[in-house]
Amino acid sequence: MKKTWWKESVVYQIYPRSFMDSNGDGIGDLPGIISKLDYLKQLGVHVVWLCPVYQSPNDDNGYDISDYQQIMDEFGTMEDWEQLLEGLHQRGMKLIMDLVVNHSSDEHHWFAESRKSTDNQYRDYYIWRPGKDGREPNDWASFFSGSAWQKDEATDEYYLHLFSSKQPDLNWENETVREEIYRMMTWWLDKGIDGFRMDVINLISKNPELPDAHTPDPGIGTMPPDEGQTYHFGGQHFVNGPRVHEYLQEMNRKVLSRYDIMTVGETVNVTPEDGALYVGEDRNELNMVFHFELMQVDSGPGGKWDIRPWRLSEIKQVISKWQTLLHNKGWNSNYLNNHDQPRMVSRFGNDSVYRKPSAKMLATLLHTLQGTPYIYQGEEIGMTNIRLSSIDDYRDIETLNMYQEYKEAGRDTDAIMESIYIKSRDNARTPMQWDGTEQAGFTKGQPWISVNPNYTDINVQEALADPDSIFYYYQRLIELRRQEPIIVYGDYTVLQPEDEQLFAYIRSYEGQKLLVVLNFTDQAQPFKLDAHVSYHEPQLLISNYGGDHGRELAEEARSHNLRSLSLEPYEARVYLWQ
Ligand code: ISL
Ligand code: CA
Repeated sequence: MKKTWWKESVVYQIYPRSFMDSNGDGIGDLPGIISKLDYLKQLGVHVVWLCPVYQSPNDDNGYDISDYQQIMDEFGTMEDWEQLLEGLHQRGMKLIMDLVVNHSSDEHHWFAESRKSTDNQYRDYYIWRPGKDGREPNDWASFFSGSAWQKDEATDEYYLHLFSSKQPDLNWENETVREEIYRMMTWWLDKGIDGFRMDVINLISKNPELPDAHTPDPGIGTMPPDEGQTYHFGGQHFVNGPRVHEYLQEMNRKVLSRYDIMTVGETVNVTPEDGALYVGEDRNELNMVFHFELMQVDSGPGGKWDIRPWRLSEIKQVISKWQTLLHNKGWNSNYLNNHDQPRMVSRFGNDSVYRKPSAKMLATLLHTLQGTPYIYQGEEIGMTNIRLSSIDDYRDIETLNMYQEYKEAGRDTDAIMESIYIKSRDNARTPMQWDGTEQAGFTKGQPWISVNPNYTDINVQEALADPDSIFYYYQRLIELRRQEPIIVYGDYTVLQPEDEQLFAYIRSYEGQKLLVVLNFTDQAQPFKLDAHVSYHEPQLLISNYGGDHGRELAEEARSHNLRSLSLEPYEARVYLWQ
């Protein structure tokens, strides 16, 4: 397997609006991030992924871009951004930027022109169609509720928007659009950035006939199953669309291949087989993708808001498929939460009694799989989901639109709020908890979204003062990945795939073996290493039952009987032998 820096790196994702506010307006900003670079260095991450900081009317917090080459006023200036890049590079860290080119903002000047007349020279930058029988051109639903089409008064035609109506989809069929995008990407790369995270990049090619979806396909959209709803997820006509690989290969040839950078594509609804087509090392497209299969294990047939409990065997099945299918072919990305997902400790761990051990256990999973680990801000201190009492306290457009749609459909509002507590994207967007002072040290003013009241217990200052904190455990995991190539490059074999309590797997590399055992329950669990796996003088590399207990375990590890172990609630152990 080819060795590269981005396989060996750990990435830290920053959602700038919620990271650190420097001027008291309640909104995180670039100078705020700059003031925390030493913190990131202390954690030990190698790459920062910065969510969009471009000029935007913020209908979807920066994922609606009105100028790709300007910084959002609320976040600072281009000089601030340059200082950020320099500050990262000086500390030996890299910067990847979010690239949002499936759509722009309707306030982008391309769209302002495009909507003016059917013969405007920018008309074909977007996807316009006349209505059909006095309705939308087809029955596609937006990811953010309602139709994916918006009628525009000036020309009486509709434009396509897979996300909000302020996020019109760009027309990738138009070569001029592609050239404009490549030019813009080159401009950022020439400024010295180290790569891109590409927003919903597998949606850029639509079936040009734009056929009706007809059947409800829940996908990851927000729509409930067919309860007589008007609009349907049309994924079969734009997920991994007809020309997507052609476009990415063109982008790679014209832009990406000219730089030593990393790329990660956000790809909704892809299987490992689809994934291999994006990241295959011989395909010259992307380095990694974010898939959604793990993010769907707690959704029923009705999609994201049709919530059900997850099963560990399904989590293992998803991870094992991706680990084995991409092995020696491409590269994985591993994440358990981000700015669109609930907090991982609340979702897959235990955010009450076992918050610390379960956050560390999940971190052990993330950092001991093959693939690049992505840490989302606050994860390293075990930040949790939030329950805000009123819908008025929520800010996320997906959440607000869903609430409205479901309420109008007659659903019980308390039940809607319960689902918001579990799945809303705002769970991940409450301000970073820096210390125990007012507003968690995030701002001197009023934050744009409420701080989680648990900041008095859960905050960076507390974590840095506690040698047994989640923070220091992440630091050790990151160091271990640097020291032990088996963690990065070893192959992967799952053990006991049907077991619903423990997740265990073996990594192998150049005669070494690594055993990872993770207890996903709040009960002690026995573990027996399978008879066909031989072992010899195991060394305990890391355990989340830290402190003295961890050290004792480490000392006795050579005599551990791996055929008969007992794991504490949410315990994680990693053994290495030759
Ligand atoms: O968040 C989701 C699941 O809850 C998805 O519907 C999400 O919109 C989808 O994963 C695409 O996400 C990306 O593009 C969106 C933006 O709102 C997200 O923040 C971004 O990560 C549109 O640009
Ligand atoms: Ca600010």
